[in-house]
Amino acid sequence: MKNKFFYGGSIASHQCEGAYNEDGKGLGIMDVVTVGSKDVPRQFHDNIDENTYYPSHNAIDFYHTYKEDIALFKEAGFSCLRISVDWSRIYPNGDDEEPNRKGIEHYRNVARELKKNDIEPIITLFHFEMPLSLVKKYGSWQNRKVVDLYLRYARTMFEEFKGEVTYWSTFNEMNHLDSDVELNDFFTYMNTGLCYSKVEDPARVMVNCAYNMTLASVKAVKIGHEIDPDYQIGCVFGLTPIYAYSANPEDSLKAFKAMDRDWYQIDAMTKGSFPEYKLKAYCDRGVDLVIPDEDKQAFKEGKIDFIGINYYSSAVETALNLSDKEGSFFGGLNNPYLKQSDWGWTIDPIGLRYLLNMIDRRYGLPMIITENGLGAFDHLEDDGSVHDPYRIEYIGSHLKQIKLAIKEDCVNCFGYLMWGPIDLVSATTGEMKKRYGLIYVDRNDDGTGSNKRYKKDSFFWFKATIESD
Ligand code: BGP
Repeated sequence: MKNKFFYGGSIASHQCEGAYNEDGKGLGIMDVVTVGSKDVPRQFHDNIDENTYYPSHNAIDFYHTYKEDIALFKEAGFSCLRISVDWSRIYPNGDDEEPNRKGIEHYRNVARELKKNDIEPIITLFHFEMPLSLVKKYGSWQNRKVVDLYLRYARTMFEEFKGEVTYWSTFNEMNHLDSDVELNDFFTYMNTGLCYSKVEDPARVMVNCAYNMTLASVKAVKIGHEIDPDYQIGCVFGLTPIYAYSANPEDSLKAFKAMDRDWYQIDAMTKGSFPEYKLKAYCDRGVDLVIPDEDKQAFKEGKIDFIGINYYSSAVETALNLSDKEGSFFGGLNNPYLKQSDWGWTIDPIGLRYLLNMIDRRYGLPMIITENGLGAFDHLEDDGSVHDPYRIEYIGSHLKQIKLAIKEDCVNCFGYLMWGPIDLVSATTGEMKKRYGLIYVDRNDDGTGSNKRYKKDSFFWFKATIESD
């Protein structure tokens, strides 16, 4: 991993593929989620309501357009693309006896198309795409049976793609799941298909889910390494560095402790044991989690090879009660020194350098930026151009900080993958108009539009930037 630096992007199946009921796919938890907006939360349904539009059903139709889209990524100079496999395409109900061959063949075709274009695939096994029936039948991750079913799915993928794919991520952003109510229903739902506000004894359920997912990750890493020792298997985390609001030491301590939520799973996946400080925190919330010997062994044996970092924002924390201050989307408070995106996400390029340093000094493992980008309103001009200087500024300023972290601070970062290189459905709002792409997709929030692709100004800028390294 040392000599390569990957440039490219990340996408997730439920946000781009569409084709929600084709080739044997089962219903996934994101197939029953409505469109929302910055102010209106997405709704989670139990089943498909005929009169409702669900963005994942069509998305941008990447399932059918992947060849043309990959050609555009190639043209933009990409050397890497992170995709996710939708579990419900491989095991439509999650507990089927045999995998769905058509699902496997689809992803094989995508991986081969990427290779043909000299683009290295990174495959995420779980990016909020859980078969809905696992939630209904087993109660999702709180049930250990679901861990076994995930491992069977992971094994299928590792065996099928041996020799074709090198880089894997076991999960995307499971760290947003916690026993604290501060983490809204949305991240709980995306990770589990459960609603925090609707389950009985939510703290206990969330602890069990988060623990079982962490366990599933370490067990999957072991299985993958046994199948192919050359596999590089990591996990992707959504990380938000938290600064102290003031020079008051109490604020520094509060800010430091607020990061435990982001570190504990990385600790569990790199240090060979589930951290004591998290068990204590669970205890304080009334959940006594006892780790069996068999699990202890699993944590020793399933250490990840690299850390994937999704970085969008930083936040601040204070020990004082500042209830008049604005809360940040990912927890903590918004930083008064920093600007925000149109969706209220704080923009902090230096925070990325800070984060890379923290992770490097704490873990010393290879890292890759697996997501970073700006969700913004774009305007398609009559001549098919899209002028997006704000996106160029955002990505450019973050790339500069990564370069400083590598050259000046000697961190081991082996790639930069921007989020949503092609416009796709927003995970948190379900909108199309929250656009991240270098490539514009003519698709609206209600599913109308030609679905045609257009290159934005940022597309040409990104290509030139990669060429000049
Ligand atoms: C991350 C998710 C992605 C992606 C991104 C941007 O948390 O891993 O799936 O969606 O956030 O979020 P949004 O699409 O809501 O703007």
